[in-house]
Amino acid sequence: MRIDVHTYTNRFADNKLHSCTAIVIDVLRATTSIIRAAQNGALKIIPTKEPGDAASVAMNIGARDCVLAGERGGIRLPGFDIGNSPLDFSHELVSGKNVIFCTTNGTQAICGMSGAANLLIGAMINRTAVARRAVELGQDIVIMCAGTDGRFSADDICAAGAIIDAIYSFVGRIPTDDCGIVSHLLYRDWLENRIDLDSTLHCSRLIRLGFGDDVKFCFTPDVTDVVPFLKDGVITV
Ligand code: 3SL
Ligand code: MG
Repeated sequence: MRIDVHTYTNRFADNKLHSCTAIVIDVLRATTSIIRAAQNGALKIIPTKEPGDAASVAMNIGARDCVLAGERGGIRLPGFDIGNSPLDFSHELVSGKNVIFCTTNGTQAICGMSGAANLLIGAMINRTAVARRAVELGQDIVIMCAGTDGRFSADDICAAGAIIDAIYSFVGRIPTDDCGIVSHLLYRDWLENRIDLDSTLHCSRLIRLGFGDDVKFCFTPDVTDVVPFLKDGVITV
């Protein structure tokens, strides 16, 4: 077993995906929101690439049974029920509902990795649980960081390192590529308060937009054991 970490711009060769467990991370904020929706009883979460696709899926299922969620530029899409604040995916709103979800980077990365043998949704809030599940599946692990607007994003790399740290705690230091090694170092520095990610591209943008509480929640380790997974285009637990 080995671990490779990729950013969405540096995609894993598709022909190897079918024999790997992929963990997709968009810690700010899409995968954190998906995990919280699953934790709060959403029946299923359907990731889509374009707002129009999300609206059509919701129309086919029936608006009463759906929560339409998504953002562009971090802001709720017009006509959508909620944006992409994990704190909005409450039990009252999503329990028993289908969440149709469209975000700038996160849902794109999930859809792009659908060829993996197993596709798990990871973030800081489920880091130990997602690591345990990936180890149990016994295949090579590819961590795909969604990044921000096609660019490397330190928040995702730090969360990747958090998951790698948990994987190492289960199976020891298995072979890991350079991006994985650096992710792990970044996470250890962050954990031991040697660095602060607030000034990085996506953190600072969200804080400026008034989503500081989301940033705090997204960086809280091990809030839940829920590990959503994608099968046939649908995310469930
Ligand atoms: O790009 C995404 O998928 C989002 O998570 C970005 S934002 O946090 O809503 O800005
Ligand atoms: Mg992000």
